Amino acid sequence: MMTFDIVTIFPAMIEPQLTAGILGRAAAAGVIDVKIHDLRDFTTDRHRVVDDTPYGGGPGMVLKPDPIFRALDAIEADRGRPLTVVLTSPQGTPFTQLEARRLSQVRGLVILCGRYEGFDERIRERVSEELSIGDYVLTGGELPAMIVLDAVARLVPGVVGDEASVANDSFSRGLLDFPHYTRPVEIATTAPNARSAEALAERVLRVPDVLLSGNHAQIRRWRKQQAVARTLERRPDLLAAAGLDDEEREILRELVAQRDKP
Ligand code: 9D3
Repeated sequence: MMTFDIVTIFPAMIEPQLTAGILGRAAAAGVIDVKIHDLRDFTTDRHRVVDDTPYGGGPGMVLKPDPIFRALDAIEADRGRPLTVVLTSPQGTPFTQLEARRLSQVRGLVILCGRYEGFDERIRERVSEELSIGDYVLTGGELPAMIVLDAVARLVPGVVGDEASVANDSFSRGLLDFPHYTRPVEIATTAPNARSAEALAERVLRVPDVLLSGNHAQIRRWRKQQAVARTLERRPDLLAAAGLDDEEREILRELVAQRDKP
């Protein structure tokens, strides 16, 4: 069983994530064990102070090192084993599916949620990974911690019921997903961004015929074609690292040739 310990000054932000959905079920079933720790519980002063002004001056506050060290000591004692400590911060390396897969191989993960201007630099002595979830500015590390928890936990065997869907997901394969349809075969709607009377007319949207054909070889081929086309269109950066099979490489060649035609 994999353990997760999340250290935060806002436990209430994280708690709901663990009572519902796939992770909630996995925690209830004992496949993962997630504990949330309030950093203030590891302070020793009357006012439970977790932050302080930066040496050298400047704006904002810095998370004090001593409550963090006490939290890490207590968590390691509680779990009775060495733990991999991850820090969320805007200075971290980008969190990717590869990183999620690597982290899902460890037995226990501690995630420290950043706040204010950041942590006292000395806590990095106890940290093995510093992760950012992307190039945008958030108010703290709680949402990133939940994202890391979600992406890592779903790779733990038994968390996601359907193992095939985990093995098959787009970033594992390196391609975006193909389009999905369900009933009804036809549905009417108005055009998007309707400006003219003509655009306001109802449009009937149909499920592609190939999906209704019952021809499974053709359906497989169409889905591959759609996945490669979408990836080329939206995320060409993924194609270089994608593990394409012969058929997918052939589809890509055709799409690029088509696109580059005058
Ligand atoms: C003024 C300098 N800012 C650093 C770029 C200060 C700062 C902004 C935002 C310090 C902390 C934060 C809070 N963000 C996180 O803790 C954080 C984060 C993010 O903002 N974006 C993407 N990934 C992450 S992981 C943690």
